Amino acid sequence: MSVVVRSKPSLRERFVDVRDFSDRITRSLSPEDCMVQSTEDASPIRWHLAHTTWFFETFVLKQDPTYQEFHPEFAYLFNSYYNAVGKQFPRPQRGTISRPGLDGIRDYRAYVDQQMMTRMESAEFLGNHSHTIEVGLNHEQQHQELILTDIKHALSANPMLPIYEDSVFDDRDSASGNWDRFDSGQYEIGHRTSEFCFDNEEPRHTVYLPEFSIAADLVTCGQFINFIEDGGYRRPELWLSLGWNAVNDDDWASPLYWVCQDGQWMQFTLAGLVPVNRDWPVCHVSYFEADAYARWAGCRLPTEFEWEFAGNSAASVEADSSESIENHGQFADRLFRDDLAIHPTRSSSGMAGAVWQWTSSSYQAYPGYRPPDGAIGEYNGKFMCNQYVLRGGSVATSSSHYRNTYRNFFPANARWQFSGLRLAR
Ligand code: AVJ
Ligand code: FE
Repeated sequence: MSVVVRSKPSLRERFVDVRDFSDRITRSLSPEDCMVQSTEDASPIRWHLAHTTWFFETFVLKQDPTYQEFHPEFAYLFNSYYNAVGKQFPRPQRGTISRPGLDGIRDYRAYVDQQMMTRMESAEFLGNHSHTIEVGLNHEQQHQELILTDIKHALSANPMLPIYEDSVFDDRDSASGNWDRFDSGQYEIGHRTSEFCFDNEEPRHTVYLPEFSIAADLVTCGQFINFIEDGGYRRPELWLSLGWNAVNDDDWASPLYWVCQDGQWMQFTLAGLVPVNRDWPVCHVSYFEADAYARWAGCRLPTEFEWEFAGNSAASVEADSSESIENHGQFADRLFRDDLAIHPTRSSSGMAGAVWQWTSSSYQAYPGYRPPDGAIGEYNGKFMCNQYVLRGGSVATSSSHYRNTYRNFFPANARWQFSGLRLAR
């Protein structure tokens, strides 16, 4: 097999690629689709398209005093949470805003794109802003994943169960049942190359890990059905206290998007309602459900450090053997396709790329962490409280966005992301 090695794209090329990709994944949506905010956690698609544009306008273009802003009200309307930039329109009401229309938001994107593209011809401009532009592109890629999870939630709330994209699922996979064992030792954790990373992946530091084993497969839907049928959602001894509250307050009896029809579990996907496939990885579970499942299975969730170390080893094994690239998972498959899948179907294809995997680690600063100076310092650091780290990337993550040191984070009750789990012991 031949491996295509692409030369590293320039920042301008990457800018065009990433901005275009937002258009591509929203092209099939109507203006009405783009206005819905079906839950406070999610945002209207139109808001994502504007906010990612606001990011470049605020943190790059407005640094230049000759730049003319597109609209004076947008600074307030499309600021997500940067207090140092100014006040923000309340998040829960984002779905009540109908102007600018979707066309107006596309005009805003085109204006900012044009301003950026012209300026990026200047070496001086690139010298001053390339890191922030890189952050802006990675930011937009995060929002591309949120666009998919948020439109999925919005469509799922409609009893007509509309389809985002028709898709044939690729089912070639079955769990190996293997465990990978690692010796105790002192291991280096965190980002180390000169490639881009987010601030929360640094500084690199040493951790001590006792001997551990980590499952080669993700927990599958079939295994999760066994948990459900064993009364998993009705047995308080399996649950953390806050998790048990969530089960009862929100009537959880299965992963999000699952419904039982005539004894058959069905699940809503971006391609509509399909039968739950027992071999697919379980997805749309909260930290609480992941933790309860692990307890039921007599195991536990890995820490984020165990996960990263095991992921490093898996990546180096794969790099040594061209053969293994073929078995390298939904996520890495896309390195060569530059595409997004819309539902995870492979449970045993490497550590990364099917679903984000809950770890038992609280989202905290690494020793010596310092947020960047200025408003952009609010990007990651201020959320280091009451959230858990997820590792691994998902079918909705762009492969050019993911690294083995990547730390995603969500509150323990969040389940609308493509989140699943892998066991450790
Ligand atoms: C890392 C996915 C939790 O959803 O707020 C978007 C990503 N940060 N804009 C989030 C993000 C700033 C972030 N997560
Ligand atoms: Fe954002």
